[in-house]
Amino acid sequence: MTAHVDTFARDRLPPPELLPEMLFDGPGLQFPAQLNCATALLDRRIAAGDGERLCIQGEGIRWTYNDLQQQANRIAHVLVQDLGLVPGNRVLLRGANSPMMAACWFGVVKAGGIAVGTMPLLRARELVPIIEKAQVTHALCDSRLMDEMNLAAPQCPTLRHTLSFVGGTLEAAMAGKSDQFTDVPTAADDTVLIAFTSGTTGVPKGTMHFHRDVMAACACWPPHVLRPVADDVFIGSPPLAFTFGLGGLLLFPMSVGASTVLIEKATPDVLLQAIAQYRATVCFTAPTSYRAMAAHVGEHDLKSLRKCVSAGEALPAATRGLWQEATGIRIIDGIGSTEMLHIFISADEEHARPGATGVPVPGYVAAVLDDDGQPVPPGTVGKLAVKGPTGCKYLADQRQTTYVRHGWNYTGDAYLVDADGHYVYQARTDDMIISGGYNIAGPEVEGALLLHPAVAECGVIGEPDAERGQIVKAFVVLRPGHAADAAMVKTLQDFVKQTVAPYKYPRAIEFRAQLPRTETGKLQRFKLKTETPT
Ligand code: 3UK
Repeated sequence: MTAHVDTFARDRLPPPELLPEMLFDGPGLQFPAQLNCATALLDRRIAAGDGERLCIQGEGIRWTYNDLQQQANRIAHVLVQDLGLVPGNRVLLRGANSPMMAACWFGVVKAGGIAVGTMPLLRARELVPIIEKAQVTHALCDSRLMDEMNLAAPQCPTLRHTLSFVGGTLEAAMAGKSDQFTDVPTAADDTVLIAFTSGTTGVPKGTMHFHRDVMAACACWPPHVLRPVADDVFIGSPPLAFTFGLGGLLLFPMSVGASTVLIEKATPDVLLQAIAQYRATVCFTAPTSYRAMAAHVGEHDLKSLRKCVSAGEALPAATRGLWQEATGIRIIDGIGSTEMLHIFISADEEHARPGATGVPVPGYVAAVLDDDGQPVPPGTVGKLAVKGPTGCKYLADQRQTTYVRHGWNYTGDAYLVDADGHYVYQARTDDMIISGGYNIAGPEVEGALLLHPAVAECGVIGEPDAERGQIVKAFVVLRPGHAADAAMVKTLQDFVKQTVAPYKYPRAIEFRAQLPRTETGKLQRFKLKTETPT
């Protein structure tokens, strides 16, 4: 039975015929009708005797599981007693990664609210459509980020209350509250979070996830691929508003009684320093961050580190190689999506194959399909489709029919399966370059360029061309000490021709000081395309 008094989310689920097929075979995937994932991840761990174990560290903060529970309970009381939150209300969370941000997430979830995470850099003009779409009623916002919140608020009639944290009104309200709270007994299929996609076009899409989905994500990839232990210290860069970060830096460590380090702005240098300072053992970040860190590994003591996870975009073999050479660690690559909540194809260190993402994570099945939805033979490029115990549920969005068809979740990625069943990423389906009749995957050309020692970063797109339809164009950031001249263009073109099929070489190369990337480390190809004069 739903515990949601406010049925906003349930009323806006996709109709049953547009939901993906769900698979619940496997350990940890049979869920009781009543389930609150905050109770399962936090209160139950304390009941099992782990209350005094270290849970979250941040700048100047060291919280045990007990500490986190007490903070979250006080926040839940503030939301319910002072701000009139009823189960099912949407609560916007705005702040960089920090222990307090994690406490807010658990406070909302304990109170039966729906957490709506937002990237800290968002401006009022980006916050407004999210608040409108999710009909957010309450907001908890880092006091240093209140300006944009205040600009957004007058345009958001549903938003009734905003409290600030870090020396703000939230802490003042928490001061008088009990540290005991009885979690709202939500249903396993009550929505617990709405994550907005980092999509590049159109109105942002809100993906709804149930309490059950959170526990399913904890039951699949972590035990089967990451295999963390209770003494692990997690660290990384993805924001908690991005489900890669929420899982990797909060839910997964807690699901095994481990601890996590939440740092506000984990740039490559900050992250390297923090790994050394906190003796971190498991790191989550994006390929671009591994490339930047690899050059400076020698300046830090990273002996504590034992596992490194990469997601968000394809991990080029060159980047895997750089990192292994610098640290001795083989990266665990995994593809996940906001729609699927977390990683569904991946490979552990032992099974990792350079250039491939991996195999379906136990609990998930995957296929590469043609335009008619039929499986293509091994070695043939097609559309990646997946199903499992999590799946796409857009909040009141026509685009549900694009992501979910015939029960499959179509991620929008072009993949092939090699002869051994490994899934090899090609490109986003709408980013495939068609030049002179050839299909060329930009990331493959990027992977080739990155093998050249002069190349630090690169992005490859199709540029409109009268004769060939499109030509392959590369934007290249050189490593220090290399000249961006015509000779370098020729060198790189020849290098690509010798590394992959010659027709894939970039006919145009432009040198840049940096490339446009999202807060989550994804290359913004659309920006490269519009920046290109036609
Ligand atoms: C791309 C990858 C190749 C791919 C995410 C892990 O990235 C996440 O979610 P988003 O919704 O984007 C999803 C899309 O990003 N992608 C992600 N990982 C890989 N491509 N190799 C990879 N390893 O196009 C996918 O469809 O922002 C990643 C966990 C949770 C996430 N939300």
